[in-house]
Amino acid sequence: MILHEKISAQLPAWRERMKSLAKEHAEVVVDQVTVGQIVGGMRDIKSLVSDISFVDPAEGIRFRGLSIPEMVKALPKARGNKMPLVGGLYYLLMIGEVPTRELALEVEAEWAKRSEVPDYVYKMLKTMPKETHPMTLLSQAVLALQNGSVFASKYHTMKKDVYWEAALEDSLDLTAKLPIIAAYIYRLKYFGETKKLKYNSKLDYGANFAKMMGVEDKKGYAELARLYFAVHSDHESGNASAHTMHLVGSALSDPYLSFSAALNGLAGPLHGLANQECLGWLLEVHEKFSGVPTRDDLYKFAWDTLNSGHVIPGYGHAVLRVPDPRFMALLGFAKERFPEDELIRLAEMVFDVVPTVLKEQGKAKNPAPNLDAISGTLQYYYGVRNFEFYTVLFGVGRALGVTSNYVWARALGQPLERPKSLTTKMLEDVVAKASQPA
Ligand code: CMX
Repeated sequence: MILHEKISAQLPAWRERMKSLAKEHAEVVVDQVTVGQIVGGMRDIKSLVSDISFVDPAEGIRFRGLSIPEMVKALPKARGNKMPLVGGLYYLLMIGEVPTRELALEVEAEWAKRSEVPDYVYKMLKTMPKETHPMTLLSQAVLALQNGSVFASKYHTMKKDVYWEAALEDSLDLTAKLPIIAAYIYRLKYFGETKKLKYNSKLDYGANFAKMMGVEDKKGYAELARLYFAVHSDHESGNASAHTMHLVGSALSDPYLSFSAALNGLAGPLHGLANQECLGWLLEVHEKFSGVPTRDDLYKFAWDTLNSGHVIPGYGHAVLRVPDPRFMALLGFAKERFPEDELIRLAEMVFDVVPTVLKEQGKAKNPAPNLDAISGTLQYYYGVRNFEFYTVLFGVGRALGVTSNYVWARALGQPLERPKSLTTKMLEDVVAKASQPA
């Protein structure tokens, strides 16, 4: 398999680099940690290594060095389309090089081969109470698949230096099955459909997903799926879902156990669930003002939200200090295809007004939008209107980034993660000592 071949070829050099850092430079100081960082959610503590993606606060995400516009331009496209093949993106994340169209299609073909979902997973999903949140269903389905983990079954017989090979097998199997599982959850939960879904090996990942969702593709839902999965794939390693995958994986829990845990982090309202919250907020505005409000009305509404003690979903970010390029990419997609849509116009007006309001309030370090400020609006346009489902789409995309990280973490022998905690008294003692005159 091409990803296996390419990683094998790169591995000796990467292992040397890691060995040199660990053995020869272990004492070099990278940064200092402040009390504020410790009690403030570990913001900005530089303590993870990932070469898959990097977020510059002033610029946003780069996947293997490529910004989103560069990535979209460079990667091979589905024929007659403008958005990259998801197989090409996975190749880029895993290998760090832009693949040819043939290589991207090899990854796509590998997914088609591995896409069948076992019967018991369908049965398990059907058995769950109807009101179960779709993210719970997704996480459960991933956990159910753990039964087939190559990593878990070989763990006692394989040597450490080949952990990554089993991890790659599981990652390909898992990512191959996610479009079917996600589309099945959608059709089961919202339309009561129980028929098993089949992956069409003649179609790419994005087109398969669009088809299985049953969304009319004339207007480009497959294109949206390709872009959507790409922009949601990775956002360096400190965010809640990626970090959870890394932490659980560091205990040598297999990719299924680790990704199920990551999804549970993604399901939190301050992380992935914000996309459903954000569309809810936009629709509330739309309903209250019977359409797109005036700028003044929106300004007042945003202040009312803050004054009622709520955050404005889709705005702010723990790392970014500029409008999220993922937001800009999705907004650009919408403006090119359906600029007159009322919710898109409203989302644009919110982009104009809310940063001003947040700046006036003076709390948020970043008053600009993150990708959740727009992602649900595009789904809504294409008729996927069950908000609760949106984080599932985020999850399918996120799998691409976190499994790439998982494979490389095992390949480079990254150890069990175990930061140190202090007691409050210990911290107070540190503060007291620091405030004494020298
Ligand atoms: N609306 C209102 N207040 C906000 C705000 C927003 N959109 N963003 C930040 N603030 C507030 C914080 O709640 C915090 O208030 P307190 O001091 O009272 O606790 C203060 O501003 C400082 O926060 P910050 O340092 O700027 O931001 P954090 O790193 O603590 O949090 C985030 C980041 C994303 C959780 C926060 O901006 C937020 O809650 N945004 C809305 C939810 C959202 O869009 N989440 C999706 C993030 C993207 C993702 O991970 O998927």
